[in-house]
Amino acid sequence: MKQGLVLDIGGTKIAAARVNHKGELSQRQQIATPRGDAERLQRTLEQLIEPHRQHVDFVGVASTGIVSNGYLTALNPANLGGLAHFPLQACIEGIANVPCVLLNDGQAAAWAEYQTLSIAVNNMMFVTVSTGVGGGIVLNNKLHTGNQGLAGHIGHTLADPHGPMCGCGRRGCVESVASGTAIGAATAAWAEPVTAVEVFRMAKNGQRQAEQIIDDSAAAIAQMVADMTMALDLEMVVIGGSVGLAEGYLDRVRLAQKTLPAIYRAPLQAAHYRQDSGLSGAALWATATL
Ligand code: ADP
Ligand code: BMX
Ligand code: ZN
Repeated sequence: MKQGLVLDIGGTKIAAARVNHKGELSQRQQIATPRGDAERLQRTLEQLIEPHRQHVDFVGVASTGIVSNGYLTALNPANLGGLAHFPLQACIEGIANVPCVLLNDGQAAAWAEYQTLSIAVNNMMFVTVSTGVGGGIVLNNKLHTGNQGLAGHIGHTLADPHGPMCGCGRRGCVESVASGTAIGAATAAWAEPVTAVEVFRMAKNGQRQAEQIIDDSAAAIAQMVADMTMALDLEMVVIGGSVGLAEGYLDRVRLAQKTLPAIYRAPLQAAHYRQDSGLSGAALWATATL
């Protein structure tokens, strides 16, 4: 394998980078994810891929959504402005004219982060707190993708049976309480509703209501990590995504863990690759698959 192009398609942004045979990323770019329209998504992908077309042998993709049989199927279509189903592999192969390998974004990030752990770990989980809440699980040193590509969709485990309705159709999912979208939505009744970025800025300035919204998110993540730790005997949990990596967030999750008995508190650390876990995982997965 020579040069590759890797993409990380999230609900808010699409990142692209070139990857060389050593797995090093370069020429990183980022663009807003178009909302709700398959044609606009295709045009955005064309825009990102076109400059690299003549120079790469493969495209590796980490994408939000259930990734199966070459399709992206949204579990929570609201995260993509209502877009529910998209022929991602055929679209990209049509543009790039080279083989394309797809993986869910949380799964890709888990696989990349797993390789960087400094201690010997067999079972780990990656969690992205971003537009949604996603994840990936490594069990016995292997990425667990599941036969339907569903494995690791920990954002759709239950946080609160009386919580907000989740875009997947179930009430009270972790994603409906903890995601960046949920953090913004929790301000809907304010005189001037704000985004998650602003909620974090306000919390930093000691605004109590903003801190409470972030603490509710962090508590839901701590409880979900506890449940997954009991289910899978997790030895490490890595946190990423723009909310997960935001200043102070990990400390709030650790504080929420302290309310639980010690056995439920898996060690937590921030993503080594920061915003590039998905891109790095897409590169690793594509080179191992092709
Ligand atoms: P994607 O879901 O496309 O991978 P991100 O990881 O950037 O993208 O997550 C987007 C979510 O994170 C949005 O809800 C946005 O408001 C929130 N967000 C972005 N930057 C920050 C930040 N610096 N602090 C807190 N929240 C952020
Ligand atoms: C949602 C779901 C997951 C994804 C997770 C994080 C959709 C479109 N996505 O739970 O597949 O892994 O969000 O995705 O249903 P992100 O967009 O926040 O990066
Ligand atoms: Zn859900």
